[in-house]
Amino acid sequence: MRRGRGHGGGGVSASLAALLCCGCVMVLAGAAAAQGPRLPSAYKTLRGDAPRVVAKGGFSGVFPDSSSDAYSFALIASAPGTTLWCDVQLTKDGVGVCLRDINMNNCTNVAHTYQARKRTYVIDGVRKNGWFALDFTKDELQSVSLTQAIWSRTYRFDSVGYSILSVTDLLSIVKQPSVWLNVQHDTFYKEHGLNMRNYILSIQKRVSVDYISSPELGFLQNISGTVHRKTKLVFSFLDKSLLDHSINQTYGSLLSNLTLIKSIASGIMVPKTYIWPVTKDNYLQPSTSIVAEAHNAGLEIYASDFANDRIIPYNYSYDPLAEYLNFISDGGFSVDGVLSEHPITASEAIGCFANLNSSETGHGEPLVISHNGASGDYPDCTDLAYNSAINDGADVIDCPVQVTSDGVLMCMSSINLLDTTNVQGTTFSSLSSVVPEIQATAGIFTFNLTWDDINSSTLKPKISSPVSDYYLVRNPRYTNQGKFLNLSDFLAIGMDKDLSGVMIIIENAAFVAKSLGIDIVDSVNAALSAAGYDNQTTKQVLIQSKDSAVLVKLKQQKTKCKLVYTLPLGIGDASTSSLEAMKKFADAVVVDRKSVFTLSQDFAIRQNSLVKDLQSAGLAVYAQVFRNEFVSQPLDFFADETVEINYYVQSFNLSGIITDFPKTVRRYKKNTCTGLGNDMPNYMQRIDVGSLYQLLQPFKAQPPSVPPMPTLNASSVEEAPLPPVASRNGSGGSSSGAETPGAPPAAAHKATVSTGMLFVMVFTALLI
Ligand SMILES: *[C@@H]1O[C@H](CO)[C@@H](O)[C@H](O)[C@H]1NC(C)=O
Ligand SMILES: *[C@@H]1O[C@H](CO)[C@@H](O)[C@H](O)[C@H]1NC(C)=O
Ligand SMILES: *[C@@H]1O[C@H](CO)[C@@H](O)[C@H](O)[C@H]1NC(C)=O
Ligand SMILES: *[C@@H]1O[C@H](CO)[C@@H](O)[C@H](O)[C@H]1NC(C)=O
Ligand SMILES: *[C@@H]1O[C@H](CO)[C@@H](O)[C@H](O)[C@H]1NC(C)=O
Ligand SMILES: *[C@@H]1O[C@H](CO)[C@@H](O)[C@H](O)[C@H]1NC(C)=O
Ligand SMILES: *[C@@H]1O[C@H](CO)[C@@H](O)[C@H](O)[C@H]1NC(C)=O
Ligand SMILES: *[C@@H]1O[C@H](CO)[C@@H](O)[C@H](O)[C@H]1NC(C)=O
Ligand SMILES: *[C@@H]1O[C@H](CO)[C@@H](O)[C@H](O)[C@H]1NC(C)=O
Ligand SMILES: *[C@@H]1O[C@H](CO)[C@@H](O)[C@H](O)[C@H]1NC(C)=O
Ligand SMILES: *[C@@H]1O[C@H](CO)[C@@H](O)[C@H](O)[C@H]1NC(C)=O
Ligand SMILES: CC(=O)N[C@H]1CO[C@H](CO)[C@@H](O)[C@@H]1O
Repeated sequence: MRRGRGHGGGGVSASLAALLCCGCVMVLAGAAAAQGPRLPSAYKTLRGDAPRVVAKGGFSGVFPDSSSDAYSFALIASAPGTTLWCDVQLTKDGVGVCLRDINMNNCTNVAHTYQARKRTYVIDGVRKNGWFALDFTKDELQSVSLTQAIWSRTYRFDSVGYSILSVTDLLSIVKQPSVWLNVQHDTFYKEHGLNMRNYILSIQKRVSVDYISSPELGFLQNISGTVHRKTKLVFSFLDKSLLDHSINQTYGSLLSNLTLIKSIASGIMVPKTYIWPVTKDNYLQPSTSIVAEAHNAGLEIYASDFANDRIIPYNYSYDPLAEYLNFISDGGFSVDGVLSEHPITASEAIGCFANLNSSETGHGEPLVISHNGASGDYPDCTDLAYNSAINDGADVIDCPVQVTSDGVLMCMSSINLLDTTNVQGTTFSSLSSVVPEIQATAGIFTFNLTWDDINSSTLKPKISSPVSDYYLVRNPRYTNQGKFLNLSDFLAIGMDKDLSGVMIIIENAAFVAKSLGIDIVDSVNAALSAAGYDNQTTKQVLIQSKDSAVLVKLKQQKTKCKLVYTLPLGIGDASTSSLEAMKKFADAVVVDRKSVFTLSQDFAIRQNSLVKDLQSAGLAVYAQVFRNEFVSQPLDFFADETVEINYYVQSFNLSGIITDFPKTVRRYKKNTCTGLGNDMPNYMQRIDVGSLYQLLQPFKAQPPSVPPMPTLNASSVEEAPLPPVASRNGSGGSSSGAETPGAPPAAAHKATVSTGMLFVMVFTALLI
């Protein structure tokens, strides 16, 4: 069960080597660049250096906290000089081991191995039940392994059998790391006859410790004269109401005596909320002045509690990178370091995203295309969502067109008002009916209400919540805010703003023609013309549909719009015949984000050939729908939307990214690192999708393998032409199949170093 993990010998083996394609490249890049990324500008840290990344228990957002792979991977995937954090606990025989919690129940399988040795202790005045390191010798702990035990993270690494590491073990696994020891419970160990001070002094000769932190000022005071001069002491603040038992003062009262702390320590560590307080309903309040106060007192200040898979304040739109930026540049100050469970994200923020030029724009590819406006922050397709998308830097805003009973075209993400409004609780709820051509269940449809009904104060929009299964809601203060727009209002905004263009999405065209007597294609054309899009060349119009008949009709009309075909969900490849069929009517295709690789229980297990095939056929590719919420990405992307976007952009020549959160994609496009060529830092290298899954293979801990995803074939692309429009004399639309203009040459796929080579390089790197 237990994995032998001494020195970097054979044990490290293929499992770790397979970790990350980015790992290998990054080591390569690191070697070439020596310095890592160029810094955009000086930071407002105490000494003007870049803030330090401190990896809590290593890369504990993926691997069990304090495990060998967590530590090794933290160094592979983070900025040079990243510090490894170890929460030191003492064993019965006085050995310091790294364990996230003093209660091993929550971070190891000890309950399984030593069922009978459960104990109760009072720690800092709180009674705790469980298994504690001080009841076991270091030898006894050899049969216990580390586990994850956090719901948002995979439990599969628990069966790997990572052993508990002593502080000196840690030093033998990673070569010359910067080490931070956190001593949380000196008083408790002292009460039980164990001496933390002596342990620390005993290893000092063998191990170079850069930082020692503790929430017990008495402990820091006690060791301050005796530790190595180059070791920095950091006083760690806990909740303001709690008592530091070593000196009987609350953390709140100590906050007003930084001079006292400076006489003992060179820095402080504070929970994030000391710097950016948060309201009860999870919105940010203005920042406090503690960073400036600490710096004025000559103290460094570190912020703790960063992890990508927490519910961060809504102001950050579920984007963990945005949160770091608030602490290192965007707030007008900079902390001296961040304690993170996902050090790759902290590294990106510091190395590639701090102090970006906010006035820089430009509409190069990949285009940032909104999905129902900035629907991650405001209700779909409302004025708020569109204005936010524009302010956030979208290149293209989108309008999914629906029709009202009085024939007005409007933007709404669903034809069924139950999905997007509060209609159920209004007088319009009597308009419920089953319309089998649309859906089998009852709905209240846009075509059953007039535009005046929809634009009335009775009907309110409702914010989308695609991941509400996980209780992750969006911007609750704006749940029902905003106004809907009709198509002409939307087009006027599109024409008015600095955008590359607009995207209009047409669905249910056949139903609308047959049952409502409206030719939606012609109506869209008329609206575009009325809004002046015919008479200009600066704004591009994209028309997107999953009905090929709509695009065929536009093609026959020799439209100037770019025709974008939405591929069905769930396919992984496209047959040659389907590619030929699509090229007859489409300039570009929209691919579902999940068609790009095959997933098994949130692990990407292989990349599909779909995007390559499409691009070889000369079709431009847009991918949708990108979302920030950490549950919406495969585990391979470490709950960091920027890592995901970076994967798509570096793997494929995407023409556009369709997203609920345009701000995050726009910021990605401004990063200062991906343009650095060989100097691109490790943490901005592309992830090797599938290698996380392969890492589990030797331990038989993989999720089940799944069959290849189906191939799209021509028969599902080709459709009957649109039916005649019911009440008027429709044009019937006989198919003539106009030829496509010369498609752009293939060669869309960027060459990358072969996997085999990367493999070898990571392997080598880890042996260092
Ligand atoms: C285990 O620890 C994690 C992280 O500190 C915490 O979120 C979780 O609530 C803990 N679970 C138990 C049962 O204590
Ligand atoms: C530090 O603590 C030890 C006991 O752990 C004690 O013997 C020693 O006197 C203390 N030193 C200082 C400077 O407080
Ligand atoms: C803190 O208070 C407790 C109880 O009042 C007392 O036993 C202890 O000696 C005090 N410790 C210090 C460092 O003053
Ligand atoms: C700071 O703490 C020291 C030592 O406990 C004390 O002498 C001093 O009065 C305190 N200063 C303030 C402003 O509380
Ligand atoms: C956070 O968002 C709320 C609601 O939009 C806003 O009132 C508040 O000012 C924001 N906080 C900060 C620090 O910007
Ligand atoms: C920011 O970008 C704008 C537009 O590209 C440019 O004019 C300006 O000089 C840039 N500012 C800085 C500080 O680089
Ligand atoms: C909604 O409109 C459809 C199509 O015109 C019609 O069949 C259906 O009966 C209408 N439902 C209600 C409740 O009016
Ligand atoms: C769109 O809405 C605006 C404002 O409600 C209105 O003035 C305009 O006439 C509408 N356009 C159509 C085609 O109904
Ligand atoms: C577009 O241009 C034509 C001819 O130049 C003109 O007649 C028409 O009014 C223009 N339409 C709009 C909406 O500006
Ligand atoms: C196309 O795919 C469908 C569904 O997968 C299948 O039923 C059909 O036989 C396929 N047609 C061709 C020509 O392969
Ligand atoms: C990327 O795609 C665009 C549009 O599809 C094409 O014009 C361009 O040449 C492609 N670039 C590369 C490097 O393949
Ligand atoms: C209740 C409501 O949303 N009314 C809006 C109807 O549309 C006009 C024009 O956009 C708005 O000014 C009204 O506020």
